[in-house]
Amino acid sequence: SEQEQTFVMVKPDGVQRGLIGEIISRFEERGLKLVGAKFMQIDRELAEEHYGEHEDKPFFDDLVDFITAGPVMAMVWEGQDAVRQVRSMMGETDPAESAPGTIRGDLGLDLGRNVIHGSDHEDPGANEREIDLFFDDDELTEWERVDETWLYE
Ligand code: DAT
Ligand code: MG
Repeated sequence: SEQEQTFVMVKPDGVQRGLIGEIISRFEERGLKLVGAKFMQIDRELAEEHYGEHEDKPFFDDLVDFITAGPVMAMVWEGQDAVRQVRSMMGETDPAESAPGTIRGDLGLDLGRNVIHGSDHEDPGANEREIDLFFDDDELTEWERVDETWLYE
């Protein structure tokens, strides 16, 4: 199956709670490859564009407040079926509904503090749209992991 890239972000709650390393480790150990990373604070304009699909929802203003409230760790991860695999490792949108073993199921309790963002696998093109929104082309680095011949058949 196909190599693809997905946009992932440790949200301000995850950064403040010291979970960046834990979350990066999970993707590294799974075999995904980091090709871009940026520690940054999101301004309201970027937040409103990133979450544009939710602009009519009642929780939109709180969501924008939250995602701009502190620094985030924005990343691009690459691998086989990466968009879907990252979503499956994240768990459900609500940590309370997320299975233990998933990132939200292990590290969160509350819907509005769910630790991580990952591009939606049910929205084709969301990954490329989000990567373009957060990263310039020259901020992504193509490389080969030494274990790739053992990760993939
Ligand atoms: P996901 O982050 O799993 O892709 P989403 O795109 O539906 O979920 O929503 C984006 C974020 O908005 C989500 O991570 C948390 C917040 N959110 C979603 N539904 C909500 C709700 N009903 N009440 C409050 N916040 C919500
Ligand atoms: Mg989403």
